[in-house]
Amino acid sequence: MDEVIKVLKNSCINISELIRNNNSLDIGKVTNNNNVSGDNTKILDIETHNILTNDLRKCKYVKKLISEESENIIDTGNEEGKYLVCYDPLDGSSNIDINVGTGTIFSIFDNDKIKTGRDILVAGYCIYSSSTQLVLAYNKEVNMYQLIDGEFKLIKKNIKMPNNGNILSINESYRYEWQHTYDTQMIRNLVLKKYNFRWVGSLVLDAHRVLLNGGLFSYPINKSNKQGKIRLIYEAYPIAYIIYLAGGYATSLYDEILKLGFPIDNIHKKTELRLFSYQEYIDFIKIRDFRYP
Ligand code: FBP
Repeated sequence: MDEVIKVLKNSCINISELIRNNNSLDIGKVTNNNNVSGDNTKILDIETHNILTNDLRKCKYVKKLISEESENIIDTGNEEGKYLVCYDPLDGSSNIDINVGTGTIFSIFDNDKIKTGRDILVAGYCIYSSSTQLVLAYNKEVNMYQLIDGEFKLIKKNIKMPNNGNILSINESYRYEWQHTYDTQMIRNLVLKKYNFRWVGSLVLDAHRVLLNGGLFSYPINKSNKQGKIRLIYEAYPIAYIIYLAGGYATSLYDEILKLGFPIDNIHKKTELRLFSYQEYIDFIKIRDFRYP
């Protein structure tokens, strides 16, 4: 396992260098292709996919790969392979050319034991922003590292989320397309409690804020995204695993994300996603279950 994590760390360092040493207007250009989710892929989406896929293929412990940028599961052919590695090579693609933070999200499963998100063995993400930081959930602990002098140095150990936050992260431009009023009610209640709004548009960054400062992130289903927008296997599962280990909550509307079945026949399946610290979770449940307006 440590060998696979080492490979992922090195890939993230190479991606960080690629982003820092190239014109963001060039690597943020769209290619002529759309990925299987219908997103138009950017040059950096493909470059980061290639870096991770080539590095992981060479690791003899890796059996299979699932990437946002590959329609099908990739079999590495490694005889000794026993792990499935799932990854969103470059999250927040819409922010590449304008130099706003993006990231890589990943998780590792035992290839023979994949029923739900709870079977995750390791989950993590790497943020490419004013600094390059890695958050790793492994051995029942969430630790944070920063890339300093070419290597990841531990900067925060055993992260535990605060009981509540003061930031609400939701894209309100879909407000009139939401399927129910729970989020509208939640916004009203939190604004009355003087919460502020933030929306980076890179899940990895908006989730990172919830991890460190508490609060609420929500991407509900809407008329444009009837199944939700966030991909279950390589976005929602790993983020939920990290938030859960740090004492937070991650749900769709009624289900815990980690309890959702692993969609082996629909690897790009989408889901609604809500991330909470404790108080916001309680507030949302009360609204959802009509316990109070
Ligand atoms: P990708 O960039 O990996 O395709 O991820 C989708 C995403 O960018 C999330 O990171 C983010 O939370 C969401 O889409 C933003 O969606 P919208 O533009 O609808 O607010």
